[in-house]
Amino acid sequence: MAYPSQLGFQDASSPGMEELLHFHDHTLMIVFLISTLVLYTITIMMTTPLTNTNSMDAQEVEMVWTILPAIIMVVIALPSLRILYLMDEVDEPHITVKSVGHQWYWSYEYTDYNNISFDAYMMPSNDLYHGLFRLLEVDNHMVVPMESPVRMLITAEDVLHSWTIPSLGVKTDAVPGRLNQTTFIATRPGLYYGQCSEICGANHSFMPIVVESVPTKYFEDWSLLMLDV
Ligand SMILES: *[C@@H]1O[C@H](CO)[C@@H](O)[C@H](O)[C@H]1NC(C)=O
Ligand SMILES: [Cu+2]
Repeated sequence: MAYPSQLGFQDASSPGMEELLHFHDHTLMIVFLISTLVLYTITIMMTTPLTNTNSMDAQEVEMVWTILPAIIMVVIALPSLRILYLMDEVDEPHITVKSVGHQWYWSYEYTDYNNISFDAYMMPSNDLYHGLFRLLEVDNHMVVPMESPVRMLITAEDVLHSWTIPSLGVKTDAVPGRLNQTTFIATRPGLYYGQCSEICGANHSFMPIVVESVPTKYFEDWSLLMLDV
């Protein structure tokens, strides 16, 4: 989850998010470079008392500031497309979890694993005990085995929602009547928090998402427990 007054992204907990963070840093460096150059040029032109006759009808500089931005665009676009198609690929998932957005909670179905299904409602502030996060905790976690590729199928029952976990680098629209797909690998055990990211009505802020990543052995124990319920 994010910490108070956080400025940057959350730390990556999946290879996909790792790639996104690298790409963000790469692009930000280019932004700094351009900003510095433009600011420098503006300052020079504003403070010089003379008219810049050598910057009027100057074919050489026109050439440079047309071709250079084109190259910079390519340097941004190519890694961006690489990540886009990399994250689109669902490579032999170990498990498939279907998540359905409702007003205002998420429900989960493990259709290829013991047919587990349950709802996940936000825990009301009154039920919280020390150490739990207000507006982020849910009564039932979506438990997944760590270091396993997970395929998420995402849809909605009523209106648009969006299933999001920032530290796993996933955000997929939940659309009624349509099935969207995304994938992630949780590289570490732990709890990953997210919130509905498509405005969906009065309680849009009160339908958080919690993914719990555990070693496979514990995942199996959990799935058997869920069967008994
Ligand atoms: C999900 O489905 C909708 C509608 O079919 C589409 O517009 C959207 O781009 C899809 N993908 C994601 C990642 O949300
Ligand atoms: Cu929602």
